[in-house]
This record gives sequence, structure tokens and C-alpha cells, in this order.
Amino acid sequence: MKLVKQGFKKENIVSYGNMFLLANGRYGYRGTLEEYRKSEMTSLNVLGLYDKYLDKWRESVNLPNPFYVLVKGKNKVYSLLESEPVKHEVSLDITDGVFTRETIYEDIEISSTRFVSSKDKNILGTRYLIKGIKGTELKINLGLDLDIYEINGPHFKEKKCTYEKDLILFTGTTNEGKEVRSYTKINSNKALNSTNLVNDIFGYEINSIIHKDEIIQIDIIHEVKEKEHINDGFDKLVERHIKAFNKLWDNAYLEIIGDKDANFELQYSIYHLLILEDNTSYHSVPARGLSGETYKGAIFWDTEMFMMPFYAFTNPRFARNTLVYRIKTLSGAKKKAEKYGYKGAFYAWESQDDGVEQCSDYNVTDPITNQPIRTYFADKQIHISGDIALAIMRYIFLTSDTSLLYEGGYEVIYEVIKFYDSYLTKKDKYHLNDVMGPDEYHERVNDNAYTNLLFKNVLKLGIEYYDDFIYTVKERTLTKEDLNDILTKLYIVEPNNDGLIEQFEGYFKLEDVTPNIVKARKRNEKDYMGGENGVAGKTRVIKQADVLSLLILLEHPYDLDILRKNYDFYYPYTEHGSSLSASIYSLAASKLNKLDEAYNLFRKSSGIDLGTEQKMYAGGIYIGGTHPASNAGAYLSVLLGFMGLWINKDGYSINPNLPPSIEGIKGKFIHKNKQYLVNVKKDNSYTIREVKQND
Ligand code: IFM
Repeated sequence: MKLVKQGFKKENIVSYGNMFLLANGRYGYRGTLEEYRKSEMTSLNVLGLYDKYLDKWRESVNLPNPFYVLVKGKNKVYSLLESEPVKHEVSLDITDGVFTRETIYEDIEISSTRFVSSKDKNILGTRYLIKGIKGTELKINLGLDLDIYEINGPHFKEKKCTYEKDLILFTGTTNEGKEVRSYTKINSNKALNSTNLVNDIFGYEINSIIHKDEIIQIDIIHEVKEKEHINDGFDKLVERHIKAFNKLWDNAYLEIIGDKDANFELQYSIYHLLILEDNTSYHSVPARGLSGETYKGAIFWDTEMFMMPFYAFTNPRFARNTLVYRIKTLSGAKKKAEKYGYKGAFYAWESQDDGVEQCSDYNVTDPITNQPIRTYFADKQIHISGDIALAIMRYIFLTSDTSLLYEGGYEVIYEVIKFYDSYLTKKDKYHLNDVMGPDEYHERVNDNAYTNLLFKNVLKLGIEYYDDFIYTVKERTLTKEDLNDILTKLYIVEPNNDGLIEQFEGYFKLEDVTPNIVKARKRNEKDYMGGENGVAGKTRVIKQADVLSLLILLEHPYDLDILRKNYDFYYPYTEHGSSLSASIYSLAASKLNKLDEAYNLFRKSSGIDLGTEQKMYAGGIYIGGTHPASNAGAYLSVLLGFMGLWINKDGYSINPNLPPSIEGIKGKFIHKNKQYLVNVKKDNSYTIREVKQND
């Protein structure tokens, strides 16, 4: 299955960079072309390597681009940025994880094939071919581009390249003192002349006449850290990669029948989740995947609440790794709690390798004055801690792998409870005041319904498992009685007489306007809408599902009538300004039998990275990139929404509800170490069977 785009438009370079991304859970290589440089956001992004330059934001590090190639003729530069081609096409084979380009000029044809290995995790490769259409003279420059695209860099205080026999050895030291080493091997059927460093490119030059039908071949293999597979050759390496990548697909099989476009978007969403898997890493998945340095390459609640369930259904080992990451970063969460005067674990809103909060107090800027705007994501979005504790239990629920609890899971849950206890305002009832719920447009609110109920969910788990805490949690200042006492006193926002749950205290009194009216009040297209001075802050307009997140993501006693009333009420106020929103509404709409809406909302999530009009700015800050949580939401909208899979204490149930344009759904899911294959027909009848290993 392929994503293909023809033609070239300069304004699409950045969105195509996201759309055609290759990655393997360790490295992400944007879908740019060989002649592009940092102004086109060419980047090789690394998972788990972060750096801070001076007082700028600490962010993930991009490595030098190993795939730079520029072909020049006598009077022409064969670059899309300089010469118009006769024909140009880029394509991403999402089944194999291979990117290709084909650009035809009058006298030569350029094509390339690129992969980031799913098998040999430190390997990336490109095969670059030039075919003569007419005989002509060429000068080709190629090598490692040391002029790196960075948002808050430069991150390498030292960069050095040398030739080591037939390899280029790069060594770099980041400002934080981390050493990076990589090797690049370039093979060609033409002579390669070393150039050393020219115009920030360290590499080679080829001078040659190309004849009609002659092919110049250049294979570039890049290996980070070691020199383990660099000599294996392009053909063998790409074959190994495709085999490993196809295997990932096998467990993630989910197909929509009878609706080609919807199915393609679903497959494309799954692709973006598969390229982030690395079973050998205990790092988690950043909110923008490996598409660059946006959001500082940080991990948000996106992983636990959206992506983790996808991985639990398709690759439980990797789902586990994302939670081990939270266990390993517990000390960062404890430090954050202490910094703000609380106890326990207050997880970072934007978390990197060590779990230390990276979200700035001024996380967006005013696009007109360029002045930073005070935001409260870091200090008030306390639901992050509960989301993590709940995800640990959800993982166990889906997999039955309780070992995670004894490896630090219990401690996380206990420390999270301790944090909320210290945050409570204790009157007759206990309140969580001065918080920010999932909807980020309303800051510093009291009793956000989602956050309070989330704490109740976690508290109940804490009570249920309290006697087991003894095995791993050494210090237990809160007794089981304390937990029970909090549970009875915790204020829960119940539905009012109209069945509506108020998002937070006073929400219903806010100005009753819709997102379009509020947007029309912006001074500038990039204006940040949230916060005290944002146009949405004093209105009912919400950025993303909030009460609906409560009704879909949390345990609660409310029936379909409550869901319907709240869906109908909040839907017109929801901007879906966050990529996490539409899938929640899609899941709700499926339950409510609003199938056209469920379908359209699913398409909004699944198609998020396929357009060229993505939301790229929050205030003046660039926030573009891929959206794996939205991809996961799309997957869940199909599996849990249309297919109607529901996991409960006794096992699972299936209650399909297909939207009219869908003829059927087929797919696999893993539950408690068993894999099942489900086949849903148009009339919502279905079959299910266990998949045996040699099936
Ligand atoms: O975690 C989300 C948040 O809910 C909305 N703003 C973007 C974040 C990262 O995706």
C-alpha cells in the first residue's frame, strides 16, 4: 500500500516532510529530498537524546544528514529548489516502510529509495540513481551535511568528520557532553573523490559524463554508534528491514472493507504507530513521534491514554516499555512535586529522558509582539499523574502481566495518590482546585470533572491493591483508612438535573458562543486562543474533549443517556484544536449510534497528517509534525468504536456498529497473551477465533 504525491510545490515541503516520514522507534528521517538542507527542515531525529543550548529550551537532538546529494550539470542544478522537472513523484510504501522519489528532467532522471531499518536499528540507507536520457556532463556532491536543522540549537559544541578507509566517521559532542558517533559508507560505480568539508558537506565529489541509458548508482549506508552492519550492503539491509517491518504489520492487522479511502487512512495511521516501535528501548514515544524537535521531543499523556492501548493490542512488549519509562522517571516526578511544594509524584507535562519537567512557564508566544505568554500546562495540568497510574492498571487489564506492578508500578500508583492528597483543598468535601483539565483553553479552574474522577479511579485502585503495596512500596505514610477517607470525601462533579456534567466550577456561566465566532475575534491567524487573554478563555469554547474524555477514558457509573446529553451539549463548543479530541468524540458517537458523525470524526483523526493544511503554530511557536496519538485514536475508533470491542473483567465482548459506508471490518487484537481474529460483516454479524502461532 502506497502514499503517492505528484508534482512539486515549495509550500508543501514541510508537510511532506511529516507525511513521508520514515522511522524505526530510534531514529526518524523526515520525508525530504536529497538536495534539501536545513531550510527545508531535513532532519535525522534521535529518540532519547536531548540537549540544552544556553538558556534555550532543552530539546531532542538531530544528527547530521547523511543523505545529501546534489547533482549539477553544465548550466543547470538538478534540484527541485532550482530547476523545474518534467515530472516528479514521491511515494511511501507503508507496508514495507520504504520511501522513493522519481524526478525526471530533460536530460537525466533521478530516483532514490530510502529506509530506516526496523531490523538493524542503527542503520539507515539510501540508493540514489541517475539515469542518462541525453548524454551530459555531471558534477555530483554528496556526503554528510553538518549544517543541522535545529529549533533551539546548536546542540553540538564539537563536530568532527574524518575519512576512515572507505567510511566517513562523524564524532560530535553535545552541549551536555554526550558523545555521538556515526559511520557513513558510500559506494558508487563512479570514482568518488574526497572533498573534505565544502559548504558544510563532508564527503565526496563525482565528476562524470553520463551517456544515454547509463546509470550512475550511489549507495549510502549510515550506521549510528557501532560499525556492525555497515558493510552488509544496501540490498541485504533493505531486505532485512522489509521483513522485520512486515512482521510488525502482521500483529497490527485491522482492515476496513468497502471504503478504500477510510481504509487507506487507517493503514496510514497504523504505519505511523509501527514506525515508533522499538522493543529494545525503555524510552517512550514523543507526542510528535520522531518527526522532529517540536514540543522538545517530549512525552505527554498522549502515550499513556491513546498510544499505549494500541501497542497493548498489537505489541504488548512495547506497550510495557512505555510504562517502564514512567517507572524509571519516577524520581523526576518526585522532584517536580517537591519543587511545587507537594508530595509524591507530579509527572512532567513534557517529559524527556530523566522525567524532569521541560514545559516552560511561557510555552507559547504572542505572534504579533513575539512576547512569551504565561501558560499553566506544567504547573496545573495535574491529570498527567493520574493518567499514568491508570495506564499501568489498564495495561495489566489488557495483558494480565502483573510483573510490572512489582517492578515499580505499585510505587508509581502510590506516589500518584500521595501527590493528589497533598494537592487537595480539604473542606467538608475534598477539592482539586486551581488545575487545568484536558481542555487547555481554560486555565486555573476548580474541580475539573475529568481530573477529580480520574483521581477517584486511581484511589480505588490504590485501595484494592493496598495490601500488595507492602511488597514494593517501602514508605507508606498514607494508610488504607486514609485512602478510604479521601474516597468518601472527594468531590465528584455529578450530572445536574439536565444530565450535564459541568467541565469545571463556573463553566456553565461562561459566554455561550461557538468556535467560529471566537476564532473570528482573533487579531492574527496564529493567535493563541487559550488562557486569560486568549479569545476562548472566557467562553464555553473548548480546545478538546474534556467531559467527553471523562466519559470515554475513565471508569464511571453513567449510562448512555448521560453520554448523549453531554455529547450533544459539548460538541458545538469543541474546536478539536488538539489532535487528541476527534477520536474521543468518534468513540462516543459510535456508542450513541450517531454513525455518520462517528465516521467523520474518525476520518478527522486518521487523515490528520495527510493534508497540507495542518495546524503548525500555537501562538508564534512551531508545533508541526506527525500526530501518533491521533493515529492511535483513529485505530481505537475502529477497533473499539465500529467493531465494538470492549474489554471487561470477564474477558471481552464485541458489539459491532458499522457506519453506512463501511462493508465490513477484519482485524486482529491481542488480549491476555492470546491473539484473536475478528471478521465483522455489513449486517454487524461477526465471527471470532483465536489465532494460533502457525496460522
Ligand atoms: O497532550 C497534548 C495536549 O492534550 C494538547 N496539546 C498538545 C499536547 C501534545 O499532543
